[in-house]
Order: sequence, then C-alpha cells, then structure tokens
Amino acid sequence: MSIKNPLLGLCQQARFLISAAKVDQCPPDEGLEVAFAGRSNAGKSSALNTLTHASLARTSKTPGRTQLLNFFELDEDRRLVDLPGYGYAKVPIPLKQHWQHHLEAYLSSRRSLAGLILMMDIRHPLTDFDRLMLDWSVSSGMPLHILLTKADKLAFGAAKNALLKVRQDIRKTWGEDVSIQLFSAPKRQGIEEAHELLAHWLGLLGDEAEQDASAENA
Ligand SMILES: Nc1nc2c(ncn2[C@@H]2O[C@H](COP(=O)(O)OP(=O)(O)OP(=O)(O)O)[C@@H](O)[C@H]2O)c(=O)[nH]1
Ligand SMILES: [Mg+2]
Repeated sequence: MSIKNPLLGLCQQARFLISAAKVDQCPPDEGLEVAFAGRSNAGKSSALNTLTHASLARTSKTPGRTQLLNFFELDEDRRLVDLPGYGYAKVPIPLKQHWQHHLEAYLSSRRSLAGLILMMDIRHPLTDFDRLMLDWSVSSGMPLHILLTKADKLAFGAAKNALLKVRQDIRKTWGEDVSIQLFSAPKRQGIEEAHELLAHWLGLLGDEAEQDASAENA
C-alpha cells in the first residue's frame, strides 16, 4: 500500500473498553465496530492482538476462553469486538445457551456493527457453526471477511491450495461478496490485507471516508 493506512495510528492507541455478558451491557450503539467471530480456539483473540500490535485480548490454549463480548476502543467512534467462541463442546450446556443467545441478540440488534471477521482454522474450515455465520451474514447483508488462521501450520503450497479450495466452496454457496485470506499470528502473515479491509469498514479509507469528509464540509 502506498498511502499509510490511518488504522495504524488508531491501533497504537487501542485500549480495552468493557466486557459485556449481555447486549444491554454493551457500550452505546454508536459509531462503527467490527466483530471477530469464530469457533472456539480458531485464533480470534490472537488475530485481534496481532492486528492491533498489542496484547489486548486474552488468548489461551484452552478453548472457550473468551466468554464475554470484549470491546476495544480505537477512537471515540470506532471499536473492535472479540466475540465469545462458539461451538466448544466441553462448555456446560446452560453456559453455551447463554452465549449463543447473547451472541445472536448482539448480531441481530447491533446497528454500529459494520462487518464481521470470521476466523477459521485452516486445518478445520467451514464447520457447521461457520456455515451458520455465513448464512446469517449473507442473508442479512452483513459484510463478512474470513481469516484462514494458523496458516503457519501448513507448508506454503498446502496453505495456498487450502485457500483456493475454501474460496471456491464459499463462492459456490455464498457468492462473491465474502472475501477470504490467509493469516498467521506468529508469522504476522496477512496483516496488511486485513488492515486495509478494516480501514474501509471503519470508514477510514475509500468511499465511506470520502463521504464522511464531504458531510463534514457540507
Ligand atoms: N500456530 C499458530 N497458533 C495460533 C495462531 N492463532 C492462534 N493460535 C493459538 O491457538 C490457540 C487459541 O488461540 P486464541 O486466539 O485464544 O483463540 P480464540 O479463538 O480467541 O479462542 P476462544 O477465546 O476460546 O474462543 C492459542 O494457543 C494460540 O496461541 C496462529 O496463527 N498460528
Ligand atoms: Mg478468545
């Protein structure tokens, strides 16, 4: 990218805002936010930390670590949200139902939600839960971008092939609007591509930023 992405500056000032166990504990539904979703252990918190160059979100070898919606503030009007991982079998059922209920309530009611980043472990893509998220996003017109995480676990060629295969499957079922890329937290792979997309969704680059600027000047 030739122009410096304005998101880089915002990442430097990113800070933890609040943990919400339910929708009514979320920060005011204003401005724009992008949420990180995916199966437990897919690497959501790691991706969020890698993309903000910070250790904001807690990561863990034990799936089911993130049990609340954790909000991180980039500036007054922009947030990132680490969502609870879905689909972890060892979590007691009432707790699982609690999360799923609140996750659904969040997804369906949050007006400031500008897009979803869906993390899928490159070795286990397109689980039933991923498919539900894709169905929901496409049917509700919510922009969705996929990070195929842990790409470092495969050799370069195998990772590329996995990307092509999953991309093809997604196009067939969910159409052209869902985008997908490789990502690795320890190798810091895929950061620039994800940053560019986040900056667009958060109104920092492209059409939205231009519209904002012209609205301010009007
Ligand atoms: N090799 C490798 N390991 C990763 C990568 N991303 C995450 N991990 C590891 O995978 C495990 C789970 O990562 P988290 O980021 O905590 O996963 P999560 O999706 O936030 O999990 P929950 O909060 O339980 O839903 C940790 O041990 C991470 O170190 C990656 O890109 N490569
Ligand atoms: Mg997590």
